[in-house]
Formats: sequence, structure tokens, C-alpha cells
Amino acid sequence: MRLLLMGPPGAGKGTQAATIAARFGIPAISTGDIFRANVAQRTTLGVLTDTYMAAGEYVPDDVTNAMVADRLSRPDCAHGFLLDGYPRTPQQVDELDALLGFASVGIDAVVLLEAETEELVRRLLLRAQEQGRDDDTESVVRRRLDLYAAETAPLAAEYAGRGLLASVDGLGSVDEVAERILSALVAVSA
Ligand code: B4P
Repeated sequence: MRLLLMGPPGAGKGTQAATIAARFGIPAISTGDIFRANVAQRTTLGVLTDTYMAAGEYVPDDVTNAMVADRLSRPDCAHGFLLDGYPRTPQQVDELDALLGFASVGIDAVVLLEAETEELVRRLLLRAQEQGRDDDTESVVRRRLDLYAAETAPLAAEYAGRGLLASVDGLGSVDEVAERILSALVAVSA
């Protein structure tokens, strides 16, 4: 299975990615997690991406695409993967298509997790209290939501046009949302 997990900040992508990936026996690859690990370790990639992430801006496409290309070339991705938070721009969609040998041949399904803006803000501010992530302050959260609406939300139409999109309501308990995702995946891959 080659799966993409999309949705606004706070919709539950990171939370659900591990469950779905475990179910299909594939690695869950979060671009955000990889960037954060590099920032924490002060690698060259981390130094390059830190300012963008802290401001709620997207990391430049060339940097993100190179990182994803490298990650997908590793042996654990040979039989599938779940990409969490990638692609987020039209250029990233094109790059992924090129990497996978083009379009719907390469992707089995795209899960779009959805939730209302005020619930997203509530979750992210709660996470700020619990985990203190740099990009979970209210002004940065609102910037991330605006960027998602402008740049990433329109990409869903592209995947819907390819017959790959499964839209899932992200409200409810973590287990309820996981069940919805798994049911939607059965439907879209049938
Ligand atoms: P991400 O790490 O992807 O951050 P995110 O959008 O907030 O999603 P995350 O997975 O962390 O949160 P989730 O919704 O699961 O990206 C961070 C930054 O990295 C970006 O802003 C950008 O700078 C950079 N970046 C990443 N990918 C990029 C790309 N492709 N191109 C360019 N830049 C890129 O969870 C949020 C909270 O909600 C959690 O606290 C969770 O516990 C809670 N929650 C989840 N499900 C819930 C539920 N059902 N009920 C209640 N709470 C729930």
C-alpha cells in the first residue's frame, strides 16, 4: 500500500499515521517529524528548516522534495509507505508523481482528515501546553491554517479527480477516527 495522509494542522494526521501504517505493515513517514528531528539534532537540514517551521511557513519545495526522495529510496519503503504531511504544494504533487513513476499508478489512496477550524486551534493550543512545540502558538497556528487553506487544501481536488480521495471526519475519539479511516480505505481500494 502506498498511502498519503492529508489534512489541516491539528486534524490528527500524526496521531492516526502510526495506527494505519501498523495495520498495513508499512512505515509511517512524517515530513514534520523528520524536520523536527533534524532541528533537535542541529543537522544541516535542521538549521535550514528551523526558521520556516517556527514561523509556520512551509519548508522550500526543493529541500522537502530532496528529503522525501531520499527517504522513499530506502529498503523499508519497497513494499509501501504512508506519507504524513506530504505533498503540501503542487510542486510536491508533481515531484511525488515523478518519483513513483507517475500519478495514480503509484498511489493507492489519499486520506483527507477534516475538522472545523476552532477545533483545530483548540487541539493545537492544548498540545502547546502539554508538549511546548515551537509552532503551536496561536498566531503561528493561525498562519499554518491559512497556509493550508491557500496551498494544500486545493490539492485534494487533484486526487479526487484521480479517484483516490477518501474524506474522513476527524472529530470524535482517536479510536473512532481510526475506524473511519480504515473503513474509508477499504471502500476506496475496493
Ligand atoms: P506537521 O508535523 O505535519 O504538523 P501538523 O500539521 O500540526 O500535524 P501533526 O501531525 O503534528 O498534528 P496532528 O494533527 O496529528 O508539520 C509541521 C511543520 O513542518 C509545517 O508547518 C511545515 O513548516 C513543515 N512541513 C512538514 N511537511 C512539509 C511539507 N511537505 N512541505 C513543507 N513544509 C513541511 O495532531 C494535533 C493535535 O491534536 C495533537 O496534540 C493530538 O493529540 C490532537 N488530536 C489528534 N486527534 C485527536 C482527536 N480525535 N481528538 C482530540 N484531539 C486529537
